[in-house]
Amino acid sequence: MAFQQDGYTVTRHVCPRNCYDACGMLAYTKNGVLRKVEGDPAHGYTRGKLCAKGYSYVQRVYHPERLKYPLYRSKRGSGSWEQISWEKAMEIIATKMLELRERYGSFLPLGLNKYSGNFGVLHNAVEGMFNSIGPTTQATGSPCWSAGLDAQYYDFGAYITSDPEEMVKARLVLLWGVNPAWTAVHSMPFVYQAKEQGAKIVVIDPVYTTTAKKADIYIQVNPGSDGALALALAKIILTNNQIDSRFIKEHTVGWTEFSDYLSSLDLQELISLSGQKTAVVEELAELVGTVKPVWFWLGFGLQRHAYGGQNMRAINALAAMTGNIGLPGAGVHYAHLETWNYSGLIKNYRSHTGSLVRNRYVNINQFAEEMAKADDPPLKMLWISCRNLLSQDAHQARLLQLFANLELIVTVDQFLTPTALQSDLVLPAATHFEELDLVSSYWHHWVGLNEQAIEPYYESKSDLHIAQLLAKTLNSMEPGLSNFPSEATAEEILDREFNQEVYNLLGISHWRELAEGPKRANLARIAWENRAFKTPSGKFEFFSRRALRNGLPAMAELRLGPTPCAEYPYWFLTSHPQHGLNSQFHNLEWALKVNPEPVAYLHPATARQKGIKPDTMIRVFNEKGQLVVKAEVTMEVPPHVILCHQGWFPSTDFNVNRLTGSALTDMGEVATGGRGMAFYDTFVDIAKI
Ligand SMILES: Nc1nc2c(c(=O)[nH]1)N[C@H]1C(S)=C(S)[C@@H](COP(=O)(O)OP(=O)(O)OC[C@H]3O[C@@H](n4cnc5c(=O)[nH]c(N)nc54)[C@H](O)[C@@H]3O)O[C@H]1N2
Ligand SMILES: Nc1nc2c(c(=O)[nH]1)N[C@H]1C(S)=C(S)[C@@H](COP(=O)(O)OP(=O)(O)OC[C@H]3O[C@@H](n4cnc5c(=O)[nH]c(N)nc54)[C@H](O)[C@@H]3O)O[C@H]1N2
Ligand code: SF4
Ligand SMILES: [Mo]
Repeated sequence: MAFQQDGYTVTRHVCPRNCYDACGMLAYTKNGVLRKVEGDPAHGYTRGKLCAKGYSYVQRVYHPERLKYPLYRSKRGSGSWEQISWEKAMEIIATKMLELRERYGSFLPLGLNKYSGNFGVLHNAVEGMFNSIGPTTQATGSPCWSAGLDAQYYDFGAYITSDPEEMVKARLVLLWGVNPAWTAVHSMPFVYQAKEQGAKIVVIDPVYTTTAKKADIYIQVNPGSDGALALALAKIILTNNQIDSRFIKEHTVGWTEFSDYLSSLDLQELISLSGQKTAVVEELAELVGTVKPVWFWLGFGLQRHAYGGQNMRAINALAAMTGNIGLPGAGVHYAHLETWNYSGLIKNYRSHTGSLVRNRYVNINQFAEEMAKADDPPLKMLWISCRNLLSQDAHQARLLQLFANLELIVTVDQFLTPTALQSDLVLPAATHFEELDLVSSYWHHWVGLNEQAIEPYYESKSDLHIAQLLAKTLNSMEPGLSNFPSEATAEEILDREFNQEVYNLLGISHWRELAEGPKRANLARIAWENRAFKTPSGKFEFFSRRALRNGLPAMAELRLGPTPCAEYPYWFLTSHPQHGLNSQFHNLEWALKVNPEPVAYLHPATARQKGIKPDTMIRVFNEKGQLVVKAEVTMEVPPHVILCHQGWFPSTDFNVNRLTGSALTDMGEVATGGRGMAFYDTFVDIAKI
């Protein structure tokens, strides 16, 4: 419940961004105005602290460019927006939907593209509204984490992580393809504590990141070659007989096949593929083979490659053969979904006819090309929510082509993003200070409530209220068309999302208790402590028949993805920025102060070779397009890598995804319904201007 402190009304919130940390926060309001935001000390993992983005939320809520009203333009690209009423907006939308159904016989020409702008549970109202009217076209899959989830599914049978605090018990911490000093800041205290207690910290990343600077050992691996590195380590550990025979015997299947495979590999070839010196790999193997417990944290960056899933399986195998699973301070940690088991009623997967909604699902990573091909029926209208796809998705040129063929594009957002700018109708969304919601994390085990602190900004509305308004409008035109609970309050919908299982997990009897503070779920602190793996064999599977059945290698065999070619000789890495979160926050005053414009990082040797001077503008280009961006010359990237952190800078036309989009990852269909995006297998050339 809101409480009073020093003349402020204080409410509890959880940052609903797609971020490892899902921080608990307190909002301080006076006279209905949000004055400041602080970390919530009652949150046991984020412990009263936020990242710089979190502290800047007041700037976001009252940003001069924040959308206030529904905006419409009768001619797309005309540049002139007209403020219209919500009634008018809903009438345009509902009329178009009914007209399309009339023309094509179903709502399949209506598409939904939604992802991770806000991960709050009540935001599933958007899917719920769509599903309430019968089959539509919906983006499925994820641009984010698909390959890694499937890798964990094949080997362990599920995605489960230890409580991240358990990391402090490790003697060796491998931060592999993850940059928590930027992307999961609240884990860093646990990394430091582990170090203080004697653990060695190893960072494996092609880029000498802020996290790498905190490590004892930094391995500058070639992009996409982690499978080779892990197999090299595994082979040395096998040769040195440093395996955990007991764990292998009791808790795994397929070791004979896998160890035979390891024996057949050429160690020097693996080492050279990973770009390392033999002595370095031997030193790391000695650590992994002799020190216990080892905590492996596999990041999302690791799996944004053509064989990202396969590479992760090789690291899983390394952890299993050394017995580093199910022990305090050990384990392979990627992400979990164990605190997301709400009833899902809001998603309304059953339509009013009582059957499952037979939506046309399209992989979000191939949305443009799949929809360009679709003609039975074609896609004619698109609803975009919690997404900035004209910044964040691969294949930008094809997306723009698709947009040109659509009759109505509706974007619900807080700002006139590149996506909103290419839409016909833009609806203003409330922030998480203006709505009730509930937010889980995919990393720590805490769940928290988001209370409403202030009234929605001008005419903005929550995604739930927008869904309800659309349902009402449709029903006024055709009674009974939508069964979405258009009159229910957010509280009533939360009541329905909870069930006894979730209450037991959180140890509460009503969700309102979360207003007293976030709760840690009653989950095992140590992943797989009971060794009851969820695979068909009940063991860790070095050899997975499921993978084989799905057309994948049964084991963590080496697979080599694409590498730079003569025409495009550099890897183009577009990992996650420090002061923005995907396309969000970059436009705020504080972020612009430290990060006023996008830059491309390149190695001094590369700059010399190309005649590029520091701080001058360069072209980064490939067959898909080009970027004009300032060069920053630094030893932090290797000579064969150009690094531009992804993001959206409103005053520039910077967009890394103009250059991405060549390949999907190997895995992702089981967990998310579609394979992931190999964003980091993009190759470019550069030139001075
Ligand atoms: N090149 C390259 N591209 C990438 C990546 C990469 O590493 N490199 N990373 C990928 C990854 S991991 C991800 S997760 C995706 C993320 O891509 P998106 O899911 O598109 O994520 P965001 O940019 O965080 O948010 C999208 C929009 O949601 C809006 N929003 C915020 N809150 C709300 C709300 O309550 N309601 C509504 N309707 N809108 C809201 C924000 O203002 C923002 O414009 O990007 C992917 N794209
Ligand atoms: N500040 C901030 N925090 C964020 C986000 C953000 O945009 N900004 N985004 C959120 C989201 S949606 C996500 S998905 C996560 C992402 O956060 P992370 O899991 O940290 O993932 P990335 O930033 O994609 O990449 C992490 C590291 O992987 C490295 N890398 C790239 N290719 C390879 C490779 O082949 N092998 C190895 N070993 N390393 C490689 C990159 O250089 C990068 O340093 O962060 C979340 N938190
Ligand atoms: S962006 Fe991440 S670290 Fe920052 S406040 Fe939100 S959840 Fe916390
Ligand atoms: Mo992501």
